[in-house]
Amino acid sequence: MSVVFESDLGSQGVYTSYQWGLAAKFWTGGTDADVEGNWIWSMTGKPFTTFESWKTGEPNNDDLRGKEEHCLEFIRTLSKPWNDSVCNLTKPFICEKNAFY
Ligand SMILES: [Ca+2]
Ligand SMILES: [Ca+2]
Repeated sequence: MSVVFESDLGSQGVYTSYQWGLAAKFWTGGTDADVEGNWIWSMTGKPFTTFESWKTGEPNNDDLRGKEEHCLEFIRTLSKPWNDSVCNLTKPFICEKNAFY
């Protein structure tokens, strides 16, 4: 299961995971590959309605080299960490699981 960020709390949780060796950039489960500009979570098919955290100027659907961008990348070092990126790039990814406290 790819990760779904449904709240700022979930986003903050990823920041704190850095101490365990998380990569600077990685894939999440968001995409607008089906309909340009219509962002959904690929696992659920649900749109981004409750929480979004795009980097300034993003999503721009342009890698500045002529390719469109349809997959949601998380850039851990930014306070607004979301960027659309080219889907066939190789990046690490994180997964979501239930936790008990
Ligand atoms: Ca796009
Ligand atoms: Ca982009």
